[in-house]
Amino acid sequence: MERYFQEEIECAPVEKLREIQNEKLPKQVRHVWDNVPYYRKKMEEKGVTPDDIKGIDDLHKLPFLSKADLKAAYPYGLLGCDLKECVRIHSTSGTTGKRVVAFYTQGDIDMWNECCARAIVAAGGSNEDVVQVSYGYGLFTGGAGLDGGSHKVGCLTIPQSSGNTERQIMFIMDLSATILCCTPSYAAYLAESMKEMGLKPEDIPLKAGIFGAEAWSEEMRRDIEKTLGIKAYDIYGLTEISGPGVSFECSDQHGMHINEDHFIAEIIDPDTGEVLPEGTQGELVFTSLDKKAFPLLRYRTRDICTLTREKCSCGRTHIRMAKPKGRSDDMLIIRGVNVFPSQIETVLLNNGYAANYQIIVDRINNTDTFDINVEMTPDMFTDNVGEVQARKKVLEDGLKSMLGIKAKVTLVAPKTITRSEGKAVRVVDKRKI
Ligand code: DLL
Repeated sequence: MERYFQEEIECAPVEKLREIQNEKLPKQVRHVWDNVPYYRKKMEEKGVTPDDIKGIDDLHKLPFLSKADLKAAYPYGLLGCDLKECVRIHSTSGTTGKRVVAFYTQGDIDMWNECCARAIVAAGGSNEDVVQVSYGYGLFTGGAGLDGGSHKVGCLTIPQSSGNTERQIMFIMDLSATILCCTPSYAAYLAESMKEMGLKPEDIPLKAGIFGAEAWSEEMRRDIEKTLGIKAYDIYGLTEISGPGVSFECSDQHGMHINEDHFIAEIIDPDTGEVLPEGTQGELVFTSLDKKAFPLLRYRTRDICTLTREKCSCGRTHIRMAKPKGRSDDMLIIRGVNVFPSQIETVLLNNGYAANYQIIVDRINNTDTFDINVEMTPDMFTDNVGEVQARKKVLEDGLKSMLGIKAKVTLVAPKTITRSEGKAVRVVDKRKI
């Protein structure tokens, strides 16, 4: 039977959810107008005042915020309350320039932890569970978010953080951990390591995994589920909006329910900013309704996905988002064709490979080169050149039909591609250098 952390709100009728949003949005806009001069100026430039925002039908009148705004306002420019009310910061893993720094009041943290608690209960968690949190602790939101959620549910929490694979496995086995929380790429690595140690799915006490923070395919889900003998649930979130738990999967596993009592989701056309109808693919935009310290309105995530309000078998009424295909800025444009790493992963997993690969793109004589190093599994590994050539051809053909362009595949020996303990780094784009 489906269980909920806060049934009344998670299964509230859609009209009730609208009512909540209609009540919260004008208040939140007023809070931002009064406390965040940076956003107030953007509203003034657009000729909008808090009086124009009477409910969610007026949301489209508000200006967007983007990563560029976060950079321009760094570090305190989007703070929505006195620093003395803030109790913590978290930060993104930003690869270039300044990181995003997000602030939290104690109330903001409580709300966020509740969102993660909903995710844990949706994955079958209760106070009888032992939850191993193997997301990184520290500035990254993964560790703190799931840890907080696990405490709210009353689970026994193992704050492992990432890394030290041997110790991870030892604790899972010795303490009979039942729920594992980490990135899907790290889950795949743990699964691979446990298999190598001779552990069979039935020897492993885990029953569920809560995996997110990066794009992963259905094929990868099935692989991890099979090796660990668990049900693997997706979880989504971003530092700017709180962290993990902005949305989460239920037993139905068809999209992630967005915690709509706290966040409003929209899908827009990334080029024009136009709001798109339900079911259309576009860029996900979030408005946070309750956060006081870092109250972002209409924040453009750059994540590409679709939304659906179709009835869900789990009983939850909150709108669902499809697995993001990856960030719009993860998308590679190779020889003019859009390529998402997740498409490549699908082809690899469908052909019996694990998701251990690296994409290398370069530009030579004005033409893009597109190379993919793919690790063979131990069972495939052979030095029979003919066999390797045949395998390579099958993959290249599969990729060509998925992507529409040709990639050069190099099959490499097992364990030669560096494993990730957090978010995997799959792409080396030399063209930018
Ligand atoms: O990754 C928060 C998180 C931690 C989510 C643990 C889930 C679990 P950031 O480091 O700010 O926050 O990165 C946010 O990661 O905009 C997406 O592009 C990507 N992302 C997060 N979850 C998923 C997911 C955390 N389930 C960015 N599927 C987001 C695909 C995801 N992409």
